[in-house]
Amino acid sequence: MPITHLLARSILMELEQDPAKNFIEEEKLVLIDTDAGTDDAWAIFMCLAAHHDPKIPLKVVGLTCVTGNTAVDNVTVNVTRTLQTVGEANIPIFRGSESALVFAYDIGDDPYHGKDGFGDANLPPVQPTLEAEHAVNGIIQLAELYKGNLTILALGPLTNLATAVRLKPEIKHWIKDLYILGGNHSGK
Ligand SMILES: [Ca+2]
Repeated sequence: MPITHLLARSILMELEQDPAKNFIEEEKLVLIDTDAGTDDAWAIFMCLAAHHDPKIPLKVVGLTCVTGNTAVDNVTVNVTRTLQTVGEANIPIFRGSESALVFAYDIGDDPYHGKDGFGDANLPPVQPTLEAEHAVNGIIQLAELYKGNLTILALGPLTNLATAVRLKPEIKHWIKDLYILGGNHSGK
């Protein structure tokens, strides 16, 4: 199972396996920061399935997009397509960082997820409806709105999160949980 799926499953399993929790009072409010990416789309689908399930106390309150597996404009399209597929077009989507903070992204000539991030499947076009605010400000706003109760599921490069913390260091104390799909195989 791809690690992105495992990350989404870990949240769901935590919710399902802790009988001591009062599910109604401890509803997880989840912000997904993503560079979707087909694998991220599966994680988003799993979160949206929980979002729909009245027995699972999880609500997706927003998605913030970042360049990673593909350019951020492709990510906004892919996220929009993912939400529309399951009838959740009203969850806010924020366009975020176009470039990394330190090194330039090198997606390569033959990117794993295709040039559009969704396998270059020549899907029908969709028009994203985006929030006016940049994703960095979206993270700050949602962290303040749900102060102490916001869970962030970070599935891509951490550029949006890093910039949000730099702009508003207090959010470190406002975010309840942070799950990161992170790693590095080259140590650069
Ligand atoms: Ca990703």
